[in-house]
Amino acid sequence: MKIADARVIVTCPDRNFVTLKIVTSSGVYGVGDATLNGRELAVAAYLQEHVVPALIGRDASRIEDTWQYLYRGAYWRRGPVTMSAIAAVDTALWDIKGKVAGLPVYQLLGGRSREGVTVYGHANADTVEDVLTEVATYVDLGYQAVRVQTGVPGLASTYGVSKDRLFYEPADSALPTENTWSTAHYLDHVPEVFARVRDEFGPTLKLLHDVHHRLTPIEAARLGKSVEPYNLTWIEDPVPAELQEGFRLIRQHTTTPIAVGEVFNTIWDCQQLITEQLIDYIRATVVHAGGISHLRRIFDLANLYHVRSGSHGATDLSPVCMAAALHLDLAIPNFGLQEYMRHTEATDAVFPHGYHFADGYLHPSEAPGLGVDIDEELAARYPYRPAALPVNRLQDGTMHSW
Ligand code: KDG
Ligand code: MG
Repeated sequence: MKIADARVIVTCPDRNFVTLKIVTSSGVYGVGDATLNGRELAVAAYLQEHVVPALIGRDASRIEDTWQYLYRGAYWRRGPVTMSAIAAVDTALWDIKGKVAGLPVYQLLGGRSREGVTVYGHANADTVEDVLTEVATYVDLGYQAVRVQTGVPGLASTYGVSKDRLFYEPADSALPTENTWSTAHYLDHVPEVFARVRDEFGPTLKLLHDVHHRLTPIEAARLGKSVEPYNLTWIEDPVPAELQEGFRLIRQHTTTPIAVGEVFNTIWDCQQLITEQLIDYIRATVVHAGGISHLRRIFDLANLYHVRSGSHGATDLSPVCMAAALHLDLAIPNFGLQEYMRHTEATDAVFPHGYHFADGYLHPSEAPGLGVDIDEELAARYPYRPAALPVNRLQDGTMHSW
């Protein structure tokens, strides 16, 4: 069964998505997500110009060999653009393999290790009062885990806090918008938020918080200590993670668990974090970390060191990525949590899928393959719109981590 055609589909049903559709000589096809928020066309061009020509005529059943061919064959290894492109190919080939076998992909990965995939939603609001209402919405929907973000008094706007509910879009303008940041205001405010949420919702609801890489290790250590009484499931991205050993300092000071990895693209980005047990959850995901094959490798390494998965699942990862993530989440032994920001109706219509939410869990489709598709005709009605992620400046005008 040879690869006969590979199409790169760029569409914007409320936000941009890049999808690779691989069609085989027997007519079976598979889909893979290649969306890189704010840099979508770079991946689309990488696929179109460099990957698609190399795929035509290859044996579609050779997933691992194709992965190695694309990774080694580029000479220029790693990086989000390369790894998202490879991820799309890998995901599409797993979809094809499942369809050919007549099995959902999780069966090919060893079968189910659990009944459902526990997900967390995003409660965000400008004020503490309003965020309590948002958390209640998720609790009413059956969620067992909620990420809580609020505006920070004294700052005009805060990344990750939007007017949209159940989904939000941080890439809000063709060129990056600029927010203002103050670590002092932030560190003063966050403990009060979690004191109120715990007080209102009791001890069992899993609570999470995303720091979006804005602190230094010692500041993150202080944050972790200050929220210890509220028993968070994790603080996420406390510091930028290029300096993996920086997490050691956080670790030495707090028992609040740490999650990191949504911007990682290979196992090398988290090797030290995992092997030195500097983190508790690894948040790499299918689309940005080389597909199902490579992410499986990361999770297997993590399993040796008591690190659980906590995959990124924001709205800029398409339903194709979500479907693939759910198959992997269901099969691995060290699953922790899966992020689930719901997509808009327009996105769901372009990507018909069989996964569904019930009682705090997502369940992958039982259809052969990934159980997700792309409606190419509908996709063509939503042309690409440039959209970039924002940046932050300190109050004195210094450019800061986003
Ligand atoms: O594209 C960036 C978003 O996916 C990211 O900001 C969302 O931090 C995020 C999260 O944890 O979902
Ligand atoms: Mg995050």
